[in-house]
Amino acid sequence: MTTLLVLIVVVLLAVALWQLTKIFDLTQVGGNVNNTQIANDNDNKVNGYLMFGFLGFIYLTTIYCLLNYSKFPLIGDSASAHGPQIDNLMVITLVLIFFVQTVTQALLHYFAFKYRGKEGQKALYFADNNRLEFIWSIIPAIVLAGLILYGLYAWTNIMFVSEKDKEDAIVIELYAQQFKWEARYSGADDVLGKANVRYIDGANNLGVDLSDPNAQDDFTSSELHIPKGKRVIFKMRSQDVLHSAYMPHFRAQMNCVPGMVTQFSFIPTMTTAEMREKPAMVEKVARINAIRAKKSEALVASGQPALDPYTFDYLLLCNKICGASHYNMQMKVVVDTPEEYQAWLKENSPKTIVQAVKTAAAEAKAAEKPATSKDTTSAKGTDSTVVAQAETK
Ligand SMILES: [Cu+2]
Repeated sequence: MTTLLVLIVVVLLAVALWQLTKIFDLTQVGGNVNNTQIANDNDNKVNGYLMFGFLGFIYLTTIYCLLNYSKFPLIGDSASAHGPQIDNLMVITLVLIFFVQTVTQALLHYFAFKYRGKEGQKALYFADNNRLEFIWSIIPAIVLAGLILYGLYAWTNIMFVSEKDKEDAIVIELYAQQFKWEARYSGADDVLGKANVRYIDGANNLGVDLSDPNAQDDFTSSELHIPKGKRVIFKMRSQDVLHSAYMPHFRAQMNCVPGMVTQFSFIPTMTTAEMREKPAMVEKVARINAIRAKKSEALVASGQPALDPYTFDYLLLCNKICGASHYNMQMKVVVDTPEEYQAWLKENSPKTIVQAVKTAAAEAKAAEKPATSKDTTSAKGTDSTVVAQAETK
């Protein structure tokens, strides 16, 4: 708010100053003041030097911002097998753009100065210059083609999963809805049961086809657990609008589109515990906690509870503006060691969707019973049919 006010004041001051100079100009009637509207050599020279001034300004601003607001490397350690490929592409693109921008800006401003207007000097007119046009077309074409080809190569490399890799991969569904994520594990059979938005009913909130044999051992989790060193294939679905599953630490992103299943796959290479121990991460967490501690002081002083200290966790975020709470659509991702993952599976896999639907139906029945103990016909509602459907293997 204060920044906005300061900005408004600065703009108003500039306007006032401009008006003042205009009034000053108007009062200078007669005398030997040059009132002509045509720029003379002196005006052009001033503008030419101002060009250099502006060039210096953008270079200095760039250097200042790089030194003060950036932490190199700009992107932290990646935690997936394909991560370095993406990072490489990013760094090459960044360096190339930075180099071209620095050189072209210098040339642009230098030529604006060199060919500034001079009295009696006429611009040379020529219709075309084949050699020049060839050079400025072929160089960008080669560079861009190189970048695009390298990008395509990296993309197919990352997206292509061979049949052999598919066989011993873990299949997990990421289900997106406004505004949360849910993960569905395929259970012991490693095959996700069929699902459709039409089957969504009560405890079956992902719309799993309970009559599908493959769905019998499927279970859901509000925390995504994956083991280090094993390929995970994510199948994405969305219930309502376009979402995008974004896992920045794994350099992974894929749109979640209503009505279709999209896919992304990667191999995690660093457990959550290992990532927490990386020097860059330790430093980052310390920095965040220093800010939190400062904020907490102010909060405690005003009688509010202090902020919790931050600990690092991988996150699955939504990267498509999907509505009001989009900013908060996230799920914790935990990369376990294979042993930890097996222990987690053992604990969570019995909580299947089929079981949850059965329990919910039983609970609903129990709740209805005391009130309508005489009327047994209406108590056997739709819930029992769902259970019957669930039991058909
Ligand atoms: Cu979203």
